[in-house]
Amino acid sequence: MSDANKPIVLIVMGSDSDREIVTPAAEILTKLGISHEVIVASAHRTPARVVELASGARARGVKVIIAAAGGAAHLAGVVAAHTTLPVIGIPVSSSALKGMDALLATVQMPSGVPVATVAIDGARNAAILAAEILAVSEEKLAEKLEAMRKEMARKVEAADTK
Ligand code: RP5
Repeated sequence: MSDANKPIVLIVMGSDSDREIVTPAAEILTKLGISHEVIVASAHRTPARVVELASGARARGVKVIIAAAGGAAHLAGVVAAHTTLPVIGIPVSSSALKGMDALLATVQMPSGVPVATVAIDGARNAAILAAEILAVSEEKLAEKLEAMRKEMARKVEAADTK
């Protein structure tokens, strides 16, 4: 893999069953030209793999991690425990409790180990937030985000006109 294709954003999801919810995040990153990789790893079923991924991410050139899980969603928290890279958590609505369990498990991190938690199934915002973090030091990316906001406003205005 050439340096240009090295993933800057790592997306980890707890199960392949989270894929449909998580896909919009990957789509946004692709649209913004941000290299990323999507991995399935579970805090409960493959804990050693999660630790390996999180602790090695910075050395591999990753700058932001997005972690998505449902139910007893410990994935984002465990990832955050093993890296000082920014971690964005997506609580997934896969359980009988429709994501309320995952929301609380993801957002209620102990002081000192933050997870920036987006809305239940908020994959798009997770990707946009990741891009905004990267754009702090990348002017071209900041311009793309600005253009995206303008396009969003234009669509709202067009809907209003209609
Ligand atoms: C979580 O349990 C996963 O993130 C998923 O949202 C949920 C259900 O997983 P599966 O039983 O479908 O693999 O760990």
